[in-house]
Amino acid sequence: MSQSQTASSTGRTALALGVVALIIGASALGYAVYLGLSQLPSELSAVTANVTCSTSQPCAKKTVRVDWTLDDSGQDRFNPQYITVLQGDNLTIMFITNDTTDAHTFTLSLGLRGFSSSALFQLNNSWTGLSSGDFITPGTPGYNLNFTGKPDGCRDNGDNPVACNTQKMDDTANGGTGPNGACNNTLENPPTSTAPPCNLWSIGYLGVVTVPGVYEFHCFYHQKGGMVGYITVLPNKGFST
Ligand SMILES: [Cu+2]
Repeated sequence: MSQSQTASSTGRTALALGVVALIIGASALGYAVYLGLSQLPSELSAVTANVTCSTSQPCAKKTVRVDWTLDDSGQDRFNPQYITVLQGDNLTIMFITNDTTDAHTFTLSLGLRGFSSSALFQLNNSWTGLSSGDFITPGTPGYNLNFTGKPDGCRDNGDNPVACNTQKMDDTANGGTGPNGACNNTLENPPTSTAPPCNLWSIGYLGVVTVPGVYEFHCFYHQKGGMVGYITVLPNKGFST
């Protein structure tokens, strides 16, 4: 057996082990996600991060950017869908949606900051002219084929109502309506493929994440269609409140 064949065989074994580890890891995370747990899977409890920090002296300041996107079958999704941070990190969430037709929200349980799981942080990119989409039944909360005002219903990092800071990019050069104009795409029925995207963004200070676990975030309008994601807060032995 030549040297290269030996190396190749070793490489294959290592690759196989790596694949098995990946499958075990993915299964564990998938199971927790399936159960909707905010408790930490046992595999993650074994993580031995030990970074000295506290609520007043956070580990790291991180801006987490979350985009709206479409998956391969045309469904509304978050990108990324899975976010991993460390207990004691100080987070800001930036939510960007350049959809042509639908409104979206970023809605997150505040369990990761020690609040009850029903306490919510929410950014809202529901601009004038957009639609709530197909998953909201007519007559139920949130249903709107053509929003007629700026977004409301945002909530801060303590579950308090707060004014939405949603902004629209000035894209008049590409057929858009400017920073204060409407996203008039729903007025084209059905929307045409040439409809310009409505470039929206909003930002919110989430603060220090203090409780390890797996926490769901979702879009209010498309949760039923699978527009959900998860933030994993890894335990940190060095964190003190
Ligand atoms: Cu959505």
